[in-house]
Amino acid sequence: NICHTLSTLRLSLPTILTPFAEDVLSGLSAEQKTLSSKYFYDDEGSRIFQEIMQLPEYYLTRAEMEIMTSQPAAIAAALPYREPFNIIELGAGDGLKTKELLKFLVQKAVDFTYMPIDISGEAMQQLEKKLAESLPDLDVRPLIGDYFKVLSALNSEGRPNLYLFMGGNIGNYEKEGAIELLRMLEGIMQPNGRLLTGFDLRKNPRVISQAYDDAQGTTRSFNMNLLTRMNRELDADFVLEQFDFYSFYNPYNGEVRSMLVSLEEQQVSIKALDATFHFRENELIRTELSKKYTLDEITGLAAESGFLVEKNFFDSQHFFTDSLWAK
Ligand code: AVJ
Repeated sequence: NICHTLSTLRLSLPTILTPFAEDVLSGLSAEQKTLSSKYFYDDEGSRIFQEIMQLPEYYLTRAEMEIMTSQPAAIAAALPYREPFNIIELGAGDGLKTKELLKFLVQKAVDFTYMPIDISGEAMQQLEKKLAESLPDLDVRPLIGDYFKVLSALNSEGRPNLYLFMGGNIGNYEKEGAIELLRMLEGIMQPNGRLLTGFDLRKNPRVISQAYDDAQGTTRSFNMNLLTRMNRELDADFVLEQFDFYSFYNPYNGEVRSMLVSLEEQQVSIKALDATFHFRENELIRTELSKKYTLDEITGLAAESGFLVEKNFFDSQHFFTDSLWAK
């Protein structure tokens, strides 16, 4: 399946691969080829995602925005804090939804620091700039990097933390990965810490499948950008026209699966990995899972990771929930 064309005569020092390179190597060497959706978000991918959020088919952002604009007071009232606390947001992105909650808290003169974490430096810079303009009194400390790494290095000065994991990002994790991440948060969270997580809910299957295969092809570009990213960062020679994008929703298990499809038998060389990969005609590269939950699944996931669901906040159509958890 994989032909590592290692040039045996080249006396090279062992190369240190970036995390992206490592994951591409293992993902494309696997029996079922995989590339993690976390690599969608280079600066270009973050820009395409901004476009997705504007699509008529992509209801998630509007549903969560509705929750945050219509219920910031109820969310704030559900928090137990009388002392200063931090709001630590995992994968903040453009932070537009969170702004509504932040605005409410700033207006109420609540003492807190907002710490957005994101892998995209560009997205963080834009967010910091936007917040400085619209909420000059907000104390913001942006952190750039992978959340596992940033959180383990973070000293939050003994303050209680409200962790935000919005947008339905949890849905990108397979069950074991979701539990691992949630248990990690449970482990670092103080007894009076809280976690507010966004979950996309089960709904009419057509609504869901269209959200992940939009008419304009923006979701397609979002997936194809992985190939462009490998070409640029890893000196690969993927020909974009030789790949297709496909996604489907399975309403029995709530999973949207997205993938790239090799349109012909082909070889792709990735110079930074010193390797060549073979693709069969119609061979798949898994890219993304976007899981849709039932409320029972949410309760179960909380229990399995050491949390208790305190309250669910819904949009008017019950498309989405921001679920507040305590430990
Ligand atoms: C940012 C993870 C919530 O899975 O819905 C959008 C990313 N993928 N369209 C999602 C995404 C395809 C999105 N999340």
